[in-house]
Amino acid sequence: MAHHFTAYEVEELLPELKASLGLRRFIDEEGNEVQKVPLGPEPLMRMYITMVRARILDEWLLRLQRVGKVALHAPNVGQEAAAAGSAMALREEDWLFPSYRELAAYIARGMNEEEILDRAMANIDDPLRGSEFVVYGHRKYNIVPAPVPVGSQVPLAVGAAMAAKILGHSVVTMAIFGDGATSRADFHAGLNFAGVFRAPVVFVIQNNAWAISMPSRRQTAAKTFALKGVAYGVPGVRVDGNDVIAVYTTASEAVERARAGEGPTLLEAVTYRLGPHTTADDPDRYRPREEAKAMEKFDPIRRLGKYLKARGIISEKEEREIWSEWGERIERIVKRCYEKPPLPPSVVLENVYSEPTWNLEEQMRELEESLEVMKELGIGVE
Ligand SMILES: Cc1ncc(C[n+]2csc(CCOP(=O)(O)OP(=O)(O)O)c2C)c(N)n1
Ligand SMILES: [Mg+2]
Repeated sequence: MAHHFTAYEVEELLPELKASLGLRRFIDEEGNEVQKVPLGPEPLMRMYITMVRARILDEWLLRLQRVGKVALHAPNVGQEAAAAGSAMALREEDWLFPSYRELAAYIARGMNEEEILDRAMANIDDPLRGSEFVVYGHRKYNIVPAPVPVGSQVPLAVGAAMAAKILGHSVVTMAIFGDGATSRADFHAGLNFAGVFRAPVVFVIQNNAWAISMPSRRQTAAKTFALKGVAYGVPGVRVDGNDVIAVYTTASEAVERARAGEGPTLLEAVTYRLGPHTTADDPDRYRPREEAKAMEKFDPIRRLGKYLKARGIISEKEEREIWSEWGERIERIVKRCYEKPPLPPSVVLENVYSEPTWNLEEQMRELEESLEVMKELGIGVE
């Protein structure tokens, strides 16, 4: 009751308000250092290569969708810094609760191209055994498959963080989601709960300016998304999401705070979705082409590349070699995954219960019988 009639001084909140309204960055669009970069060559190269791998894989996933090998793809292009920079701040034992657009984050967690492609093509080695398309996750890397209802990973990440805290495990969870997800009740319930219970969780909003056809200026009347954290007692920090150094540095501070028992942080990474929402979307119907074209100059990979060259960490030649070597390597993996057989149709009845029930067994027999009949009739089921 002590605080019930207390009036507060605005000065107390000023640092938090400033962080939530500002735009933290270390390098500008041209790769010029605008604030002393606190990182050596090793993490910088790791970030660069992670983003290059995501970009190359993204292009392949688009092509594979066009030839019908992948059902749906949500491109990460332009947002690699936000995804890679935040996920790289986690330790192996931490847990990532991503969305459907975070190729660079899955790679940063250790999931490799083959595992990602097996998943995308739902082939025999698919780690998620044919579950919902565009959903990525892997037990081995503590990546929880993204739920399709937008924003529902937010309270899940909070719950997992609370469980870790209660069990005394030194584990941090991170939820990555879009600007659109902040309009869901899940976001507000998750933030409020995390704030009250000081859950060891980091929230990352990828503000990519769009939620399918809804521009973020219509998503909220608040000045920034990071500001929303302040109201929940969760520090909000707004960063240039196309500056991977800013994302990684801020996310690392947030992860450390969480691990030290100081509670959650809300990070808003201001970025831009250069591609369509998914391969099922046509952005020409709602946003001028010139807008996306003009945003290309903010490309996070080009930006870090320029900085690395200016600092003498790589040469122009080495930069080209990184792209061509990864390009060739990934092409070989694509070819290998392309040839793998699909999952058997029976996977639809797997993973419903840990032990199959009598009715599932019955359905399995019926499925096998109908597949047999279809085969006799020459109706193609691979
Ligand atoms: C609860 C719910 N409503 C609507 C949808 C359909 N939907 C899928 S993605 C999306 C937009 C999400 O935008 P944002 O959160 O900004 O993420 P982005 O796609 O920009 O990365 C919508 C409306 C859904 N999957 N779940
Ligand atoms: Mg969005």
